[in-house]
Amino acid sequence: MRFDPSRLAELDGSYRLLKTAADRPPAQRDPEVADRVSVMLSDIERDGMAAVLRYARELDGWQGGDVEISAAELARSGDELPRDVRAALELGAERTQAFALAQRAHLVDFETELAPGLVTGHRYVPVGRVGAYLPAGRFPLLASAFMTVGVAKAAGVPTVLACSPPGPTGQAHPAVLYSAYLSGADRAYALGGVQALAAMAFGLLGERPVDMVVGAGNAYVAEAKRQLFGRVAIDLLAGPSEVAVLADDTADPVLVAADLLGQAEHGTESPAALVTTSQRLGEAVIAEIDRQLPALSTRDIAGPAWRDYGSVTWARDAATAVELMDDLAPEHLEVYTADDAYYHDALRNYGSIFLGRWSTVAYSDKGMAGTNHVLPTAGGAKHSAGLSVSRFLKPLTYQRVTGEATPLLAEAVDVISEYEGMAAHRATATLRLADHRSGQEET
Ligand code: HSO
Ligand code: ZN
Repeated sequence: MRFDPSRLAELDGSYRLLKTAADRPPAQRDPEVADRVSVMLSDIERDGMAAVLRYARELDGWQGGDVEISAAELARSGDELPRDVRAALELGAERTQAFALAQRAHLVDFETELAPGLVTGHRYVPVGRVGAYLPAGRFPLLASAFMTVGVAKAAGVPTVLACSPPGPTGQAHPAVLYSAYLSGADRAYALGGVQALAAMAFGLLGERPVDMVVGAGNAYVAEAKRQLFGRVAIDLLAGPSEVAVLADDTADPVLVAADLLGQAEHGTESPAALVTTSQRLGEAVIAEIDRQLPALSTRDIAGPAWRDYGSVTWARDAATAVELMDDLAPEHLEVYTADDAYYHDALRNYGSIFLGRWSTVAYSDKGMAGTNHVLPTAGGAKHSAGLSVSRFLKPLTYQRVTGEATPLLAEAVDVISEYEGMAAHRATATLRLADHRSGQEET
């Protein structure tokens, strides 16, 4: 997510960068990562669990023992957690599930008679088996299970596996496991990275391969998903987390600065952008970030991220601000203006939008807003929406044709198939036409 003024040449004069992001190319696909992942996937496909465990030992320091976490162990995973953490996680799991179920209720089966005797429709059918990857890197991001496991269960997916890497003790993170438990995971494994995704996709965990893998991870995990795509479905390929704020003169620079730093904290490559119609606000936010940064315990991450990938752009008017923001297509977009409804209506490209001073990204990040935090990054919001209950549901179409409707379909299929030279296709239509004409109705 980076402004490229040359791409926006037509806007010349209508905006000005008050703080520029370093002129680095966006993270490229690294051929070394691609090669390494390709070797790992081939090894695991050939040698099965032996290769999975070899990689677990090599990369995650796995010491032996069962990688599967028993149902009893999973249920007990929250026992040692502070009571308030447990309660907060329970609230997040429940609210994320409630939003997913509400969305599910709006995905309706339908049927329509397109022509007399031609009945068509679709039915939503959940994917059969889903594998969720729950990373536990620098920050464990406890809400990830709500967004993947919990939403898949809300869609009605019968079997959801969860994998999370073992920590130094050989155990997966207890709070990550508790979130997976609350989200309804059917089975859980202390297995990380590429080997976890491959094991789920190749059917080495549980009885059969999963049909879809979801969940964020590092560059290796993203590359593994890219290479497994086709064999399994994936949610999306996530890059560094992003935030953008669209604010006018009415915004509070303290809150805008805090919200920009709130995602810059994810990693030193996390972009944070402000687009504002107020130069005064833009300058106040820049000053405010410099004031807030030193006090943050994560300043060594958020500081370099802001320095290298932070930007502040002044836009002449609301329409220009919208155009700039749609070009940026950020993962998270906060709108903080005197007329949020105008922007909500006009904006087209973002993962999720946060409207008004009381809405902030972290509410969704942690599962409290109910919405999904698995969202497209790096401009992906131009073509895709984030993960939701609909991604786990297949709208399967059907058609039912009566004898009486047969001429309506068969005559044209006869003509087209003959023109294409597809004799067997043609016969499927002409045989029915003949039956219909000879009076063999509805048999
Ligand atoms: N912003 C991340 C999700 C997250 N952040 C969870 C903190 N906790 C990707 O959307
Ligand atoms: Zn976040």
